[in-house]
Amino acid sequence: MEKFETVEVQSDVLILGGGMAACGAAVEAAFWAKKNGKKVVLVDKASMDRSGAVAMGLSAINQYVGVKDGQNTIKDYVDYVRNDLMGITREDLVANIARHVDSTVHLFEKWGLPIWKDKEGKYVHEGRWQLMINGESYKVIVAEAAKNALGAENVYERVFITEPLVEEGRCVGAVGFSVRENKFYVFKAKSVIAAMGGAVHVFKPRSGGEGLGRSWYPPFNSGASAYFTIKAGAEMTCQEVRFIPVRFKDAYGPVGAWFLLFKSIATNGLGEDYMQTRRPELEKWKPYGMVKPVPANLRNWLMMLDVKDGKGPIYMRTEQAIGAIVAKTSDPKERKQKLKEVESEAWEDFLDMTISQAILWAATNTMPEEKPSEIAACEPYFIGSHSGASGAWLSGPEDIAPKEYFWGYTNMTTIQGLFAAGDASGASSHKFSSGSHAEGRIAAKSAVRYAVENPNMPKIDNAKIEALKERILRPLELFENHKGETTDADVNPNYIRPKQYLFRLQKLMDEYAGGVSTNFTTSEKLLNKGLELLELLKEDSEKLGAGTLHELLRCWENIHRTWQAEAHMRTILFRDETRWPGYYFRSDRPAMKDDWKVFANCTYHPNEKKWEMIKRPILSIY
Ligand code: SFD
Ligand code: AMP
Repeated sequence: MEKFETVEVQSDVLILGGGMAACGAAVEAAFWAKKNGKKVVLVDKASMDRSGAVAMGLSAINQYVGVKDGQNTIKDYVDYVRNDLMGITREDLVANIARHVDSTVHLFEKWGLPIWKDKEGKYVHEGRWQLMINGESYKVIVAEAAKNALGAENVYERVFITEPLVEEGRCVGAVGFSVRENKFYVFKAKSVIAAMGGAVHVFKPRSGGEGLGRSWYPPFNSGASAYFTIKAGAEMTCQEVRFIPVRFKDAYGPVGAWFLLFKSIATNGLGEDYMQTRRPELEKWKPYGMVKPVPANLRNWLMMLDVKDGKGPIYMRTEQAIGAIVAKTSDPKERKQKLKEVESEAWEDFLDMTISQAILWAATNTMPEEKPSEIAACEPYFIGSHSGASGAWLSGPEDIAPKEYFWGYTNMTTIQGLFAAGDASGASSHKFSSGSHAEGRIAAKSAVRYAVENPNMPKIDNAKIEALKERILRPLELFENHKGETTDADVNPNYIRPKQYLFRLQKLMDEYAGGVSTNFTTSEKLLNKGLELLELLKEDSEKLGAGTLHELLRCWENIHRTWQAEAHMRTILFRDETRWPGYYFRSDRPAMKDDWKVFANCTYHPNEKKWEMIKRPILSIY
């Protein structure tokens, strides 16, 4: 403990995270802060150039509304999101992001991101809302703009944010530790933006030792946003709405370009198109089963029914799709050229964002123009920015939010001074990389205003900070004090190492909360048992032991995941129906119920150490 220096950093606005939402927040906050003489600080657990979900790059920008080009209206986008989430969405938040997202995309292009253009100079669309990009360096470009706006001296990298600081009901900062130096950080601020991404590896991944760590979403997004907002006492929403994407099997390559750009279909092992043969099933999920495009979870569901019936493997019919594109021209020379073009686009799609899928194709001698590739449903993730919805419950924008959804500052949680964006904000799905950046900008403008209008901070109790420092660093002490008592440091009755803890959490979630091995199925009985076991795991979290700073990071990542897991199980239990069968299926409540067309929210009350479950109405703005 005495080896750890305490470093105190004061600012007006504190941005937690360095991903898409945080980078958007940085650019906007810097602008408004300069006008008002305020200081903005950003903290990322990793290096901003390659941190977060966009680390490897992306091959598409998934949210572009094209309002000025007359392509779509804001209402079109809200309709799309509402339908995809089976009616459960905050229209005011979705509309607010949709009306700002195009300008964010134009900023990306100005900063140097290559967006595909056709012969007339118009953006090339992957689908109605998606634009094709050469996105290998997407994150580097976006991070550079953020760092330039803030100034290098205001950016703290490789500092892991662990816990919120809350005084008199207001969030006044955060504490964390460096993952490279013996430094304990105390960040004090007038307003705080949580943008630390979603949560991965809460559930057991499909791959074991041979591919451990491989997942669709980045394993280093480990539930920090959810933990931070829950522990601050903020109301959370849609904690049951996990996301299960369908991806190329084992290496998690994206499917969007195949379905939308190349117009591919997927079939089962018998060659049947489950979207056709299983169509009658969609009637059961009316009205959402009838909309176009079919909601993501229902597309999953139809596929899962085939898998349950033993009709796998499921294939993306790449060879048929490429064949059909090439067959559009009869000239042999043009055909050859087209084939080459599509082939290279297909490989680039993976190389831009999921390099391991290209490696797997190479390793398995896969020529997409010759043979199909397997696809599969991934393990569940918590991500408020894609087709899931979990996150904090936020105030909407004053001009369009129903009054029940507005409490003074856009994108503020129910805790004064604490804002959220991107994966950290709930019930505003389908923002992806571009919408998360736009939402970060929205949250930042509001957070600067909060800092300007609320300059007097409550006093921060030093004893509280000392207690947090002791608790946060305890795993190092526990390991150090006991490691010599056994032959193998992994086996010791005095502590549990983070990897063992992670396996226990994942097994529990997999078996009781509807993971891969139970076909995403759970029930009241299973969830109650799971919660009982989770309570015991939480007891053991007090005994996590860490040999190094890196392991200390792993310990706290796991504690963050545990709280996300608990919020999830409690909310699935609370929602007395099945609404997203392709995300999870309640075997004891197998259908959707009209009286559950509401938000299922929850709040953890830190002083009483109690959870409260809350139903909130869905208020439409269109
Ligand atoms: O199609 C702490 N996403 C896609 N979006 C698109 O627009 N197009 C695509 O092509 C997309 N695809 C895709 C996508 C993601 C991934 C992983 C793949 C493919 C393989 C989704 C977007 O990437 C996503 O919506 C946004 O990035 C979300 O933004 P944000 O800011 O909410 O999360 P982040 O970018 O992951 O950043 C999180 C940051 O927090 C840091 N962090 N910092 C301090 N302390 C802690 N304790 C912290 N914990 C985390 C991280 O380091 C990071 O900086 S497609 O296949 O779907
Ligand atoms: P994905 O690669 O699955 O993340 O998809 C990228 C984008 O395309 C997201 O906006 C998805 O919602 C959308 N998408 C993927 N597959 C389909 C499909 N079969 N029908 C409609 N939209 C899709």
